[in-house]
Amino acid sequence: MISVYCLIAFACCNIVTQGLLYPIETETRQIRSLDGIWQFRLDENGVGESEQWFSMPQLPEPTIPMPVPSAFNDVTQNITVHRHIGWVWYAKNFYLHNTAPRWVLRFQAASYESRVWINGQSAVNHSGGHLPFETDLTPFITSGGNVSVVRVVVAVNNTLTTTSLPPGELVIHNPTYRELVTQFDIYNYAGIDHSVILYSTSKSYVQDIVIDTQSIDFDSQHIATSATLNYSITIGGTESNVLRVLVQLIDANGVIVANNSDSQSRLVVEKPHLWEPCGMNHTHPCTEESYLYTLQVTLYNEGAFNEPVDVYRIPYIGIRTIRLTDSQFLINERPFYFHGVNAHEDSDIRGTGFDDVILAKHFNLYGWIHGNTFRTSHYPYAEEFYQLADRFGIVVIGQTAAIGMNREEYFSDRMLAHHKQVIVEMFTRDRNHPSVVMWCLANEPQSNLPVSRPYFSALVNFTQPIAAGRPLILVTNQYANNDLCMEFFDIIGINRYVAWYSDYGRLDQITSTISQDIASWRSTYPTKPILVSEYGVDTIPGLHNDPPLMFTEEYQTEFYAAYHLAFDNVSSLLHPDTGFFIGELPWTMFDFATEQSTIRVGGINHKGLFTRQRQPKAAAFLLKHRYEQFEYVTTTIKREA
Ligand code: GCB
Repeated sequence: MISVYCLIAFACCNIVTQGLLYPIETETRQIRSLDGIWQFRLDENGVGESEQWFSMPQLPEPTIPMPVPSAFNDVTQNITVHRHIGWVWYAKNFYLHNTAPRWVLRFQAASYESRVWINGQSAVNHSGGHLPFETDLTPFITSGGNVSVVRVVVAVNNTLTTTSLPPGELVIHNPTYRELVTQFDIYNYAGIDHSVILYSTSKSYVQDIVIDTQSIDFDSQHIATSATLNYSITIGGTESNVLRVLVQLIDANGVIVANNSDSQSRLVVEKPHLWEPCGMNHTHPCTEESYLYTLQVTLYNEGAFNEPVDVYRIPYIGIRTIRLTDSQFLINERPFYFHGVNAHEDSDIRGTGFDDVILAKHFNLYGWIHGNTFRTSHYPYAEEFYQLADRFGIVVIGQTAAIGMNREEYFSDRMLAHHKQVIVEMFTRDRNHPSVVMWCLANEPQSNLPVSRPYFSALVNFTQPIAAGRPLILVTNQYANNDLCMEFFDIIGINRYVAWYSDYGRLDQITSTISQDIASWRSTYPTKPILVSEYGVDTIPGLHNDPPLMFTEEYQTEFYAAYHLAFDNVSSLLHPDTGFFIGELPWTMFDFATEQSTIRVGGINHKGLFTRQRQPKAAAFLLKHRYEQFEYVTTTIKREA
């Protein structure tokens, strides 16, 4: 029997307890969407709070109808709305029926600084986009009747500062020209861009669940014979100390395969079905699904199991281990090769606004291209992305919104404190997803500045104990000879644009330059696997030239082919004994919106393999063919100490 343990011990819940469980409906919980049209207005003079707009029966005119979820920027024809910097206000009234003892108002995300008032009273404030926040409505409901009218008013500010993530600086050139100066390459979409949900619970309820595979035992044929999962349940509410807990793991046929009545313990599963990543020779294609169990947690009073106080289910439990060697990334002890495409949460009109259609198309295209990985560049995505990634076995590198950290003043103590806060929020939201196999703490920070070194040393020291078994990656555009921070991380991620941002037009220089670059990282850090976390070129669909010139579809195709020659020489997939290069992630899946500039035609970054409308460019077919071929490469299991 071989026992496999996770790279880092299971991070128990004493450190981080307040995960916000995804709102679901069960026999004890109701949910209701508040998505739809909200009343909306800009607050161009920043007077809304001092004039107490939150306590008015209507927002002062001029208001416009605004869809939630959506970024507000591209919904109107008005350039002032498009480029607004500062506060915007949203308002909505709804009826709350007294059908549960506790109702929670949950914002799946709003960018970036949010203040929420319920019935005129301050209810919750939140800093940072992309991640959820919520407030218990109960204290704000004063009428004792069966139904109450609730007015929710939300102010959201998209101004970035030297201590926000991402950082930015507001420059006021003159009274009519305000500019948000940022060091990143996305349009600063803002507003309530993810869903707003009401959900109910009992007076006492399942507040948090942490679960992770601790170990899997394999037989000599590498068949899993048993698995141990560690879990911990936190109970919220008034009667938490008298309630009993039943934790059950249920397989895909509805059979209970393990159970336990402690709030913190382990589940042992005999002959487990493993969660496997897609797109490898030993696993399934990315159009098919991985094996998932459901975790069911029931709270009940002694002797009254059939009348549960609360039931919560996570239908995305995957049994799998992660282990890193100095040259391979192992999932279930088999080598995994990251071959996917990065992306943004970005689409026409909605901007960063969450949309199920865009979500479904996204995953269909991963299936089409045989892509088995994405990094949540450059911020945590909506939770629904992780749920589909769990289902299809698409591996996720979860990333914080720490982009554009390109100035010395951004590495301050206040920024560090905020960075820690967003890491905790991201981890507590995403740590139960089997698809999340790595955490990326920042994208292209100025990690060659002396001030970055103590910053990342402190950040990694803080993060490692709560990382729930996931290795940490730093994604850098620096080089082995000037970076000062890679030493703290487990995996090296490099973003490269040779023959695009340098050596214009010189496709012939790519293979040797990239090979030397990778070799120099390897000789500096011989025990850290390497992946290329971005590489790509702007490509205008329909623009052709032979021989290939920059911006043409031919150039994009040849660009990728030249990088692939460099990757394949050191690939851990193709050279299991000597390779140390564990993956490749083109930049990017879809064309996406950026600030306007002379290098962004139409305010669009055109590096997509697909257009913003999700149609393929020529290079998409090259990647599809390459990734499909990877599925024919057999993987061998190295037995290492
Ligand atoms: C990068 C950034 C990404 C940009 C990309 C580009 O290195 O990580 O956010 O969009 O380059 O296209 O310039």
